[in-house]
This record gives sequence, structure tokens and C-alpha cells, in this order.
Amino acid sequence: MQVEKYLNDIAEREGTVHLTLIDPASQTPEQAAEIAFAAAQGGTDAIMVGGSTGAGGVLLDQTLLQIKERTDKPTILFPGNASGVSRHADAIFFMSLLNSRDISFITTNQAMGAPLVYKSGIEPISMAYIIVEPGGTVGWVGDAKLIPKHKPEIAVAYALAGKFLGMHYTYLEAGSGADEPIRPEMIAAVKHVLGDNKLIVGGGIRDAAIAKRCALAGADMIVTGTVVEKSSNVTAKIEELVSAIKN
Ligand code: 1GP
Repeated sequence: MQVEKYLNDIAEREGTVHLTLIDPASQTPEQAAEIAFAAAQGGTDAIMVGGSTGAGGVLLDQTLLQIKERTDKPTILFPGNASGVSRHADAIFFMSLLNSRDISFITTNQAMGAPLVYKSGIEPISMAYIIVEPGGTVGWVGDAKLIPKHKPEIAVAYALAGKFLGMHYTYLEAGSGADEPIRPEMIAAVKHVLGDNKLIVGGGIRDAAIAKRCALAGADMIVTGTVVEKSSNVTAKIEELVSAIKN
């Protein structure tokens, strides 16, 4: 499956893509599959699987296998390091944390994981990963030099660097569970320079109003994770988010 084309086509056709993030470390593989099924019922477009801590190995494989039993939506790896690769996914966000101080998150984990991606045949989708304040766990683990939330011009500089390095996607990350999502001014400024390159926004998006604000500012794809983990009715929550961001 050409997952990148699938996502881009939805972005063009429906305005904005919705991605559901499942962290294998947060629940059992069976529960993860239940969440994925409910999210698909609610209209999510694809399932991202990954996390910063404890999201690899057998748990990752089993989570993907169970999810694939319950839904046909594409599964996309969102790895915190080289151990976040699994041959059971359809695609991987092959990402470099551009504003990390630690070279292992910029190129070393990528080199360690690349042969496995090559052998397994999963589709790599090149992505510039940029972490903005407050940054959360991923900001700490990734040793990110957090971009101040009120400094869109710094995010623009990193996004342009990623684009000029040939990355197709740019991900502005506020950190899972962030008390404040990426500000619309930053989203708009980054999208303006990206042009046709796709912009993903995530971290702290909890309701329809925030999701809509991000989409209107220029996000091509919206990621939600925590809100799904915490919801007692996943399908209804995803429906609320999806209806707010689609044409
Ligand atoms: C984290 O951006 C994602 O990597 C999702 O964040 O858990 O706050 O939805 P939330």
C-alpha cells in the first residue's frame, strides 16, 4: 500500500487527515486493537503506533498484529528510536528530530533502524520532527532544544531545513498531553514556507475547537493520542474531532 499517497490524497480531497496515535506501552495489544477499531468507526484515517519509552519488541509486534486483525486502516510506525521498527506495520515515519542536541536522535538511530526497514519492505515516509515547548516526555527523552512557543520564525527555520534536506513531511510536536497545543501563528508560518509539503501537528489537541483551529491555520494532518486513551467512547470522540477538521 502506498501510505504516503493515501494520506496526501485525503489531505487534498478532505482538507485534513486525522491520525490516531496508540502507544503500545499504554495498554495491552488487545485493548490497543479495540481502540483502533473504535477510532476507525469514528472516521480516523490511519493508526500511528509508537512512543518514547517501552514501545518496542514483542509488545510493538503484538500491538500491530492485533490492530491489523481489527481494522484495515493503514498502520504507521512512529518510532522513538531504532527499536520502534516492526515489519508488521504498513509504513514508518522515518523521522529525524532536527532540533535535538543528541546526534543519536538525528542520524544514529536512523542508521541502526534503516536496514530493518529495507529488509521488511515497509514504506518509509521521510519526516522532519520538530519539538516545541512544552515538549513533554518526548522533548526530554529526545534531548530537544525546545522551540519557544511564541517564536514561529525558529520553527520556520527548522521546517525549511527539513524541506531543503528532502523530507516530505514536517511534524510540529508540542508533546503528548501538552497543556497548550502548537499555536496557530506557528502553524500558519510553517505551512506558508512548506507549500505543498505536508504539515502534521500534534500534542495537546483534545477537542473539536482546538483541532479545527489547527486545521484552519494550515495543518494538513492532526494527531491525537491522549484524548483517545482517556475517552470512554472513542468512536464518539474521534467523530467529534474528524467532523471538525474535514471539509
Ligand atoms: C504525541 O503529538 C502526539 O506525540 C499526540 O499528543 O497525546 O497530546 O494527543 P497527545
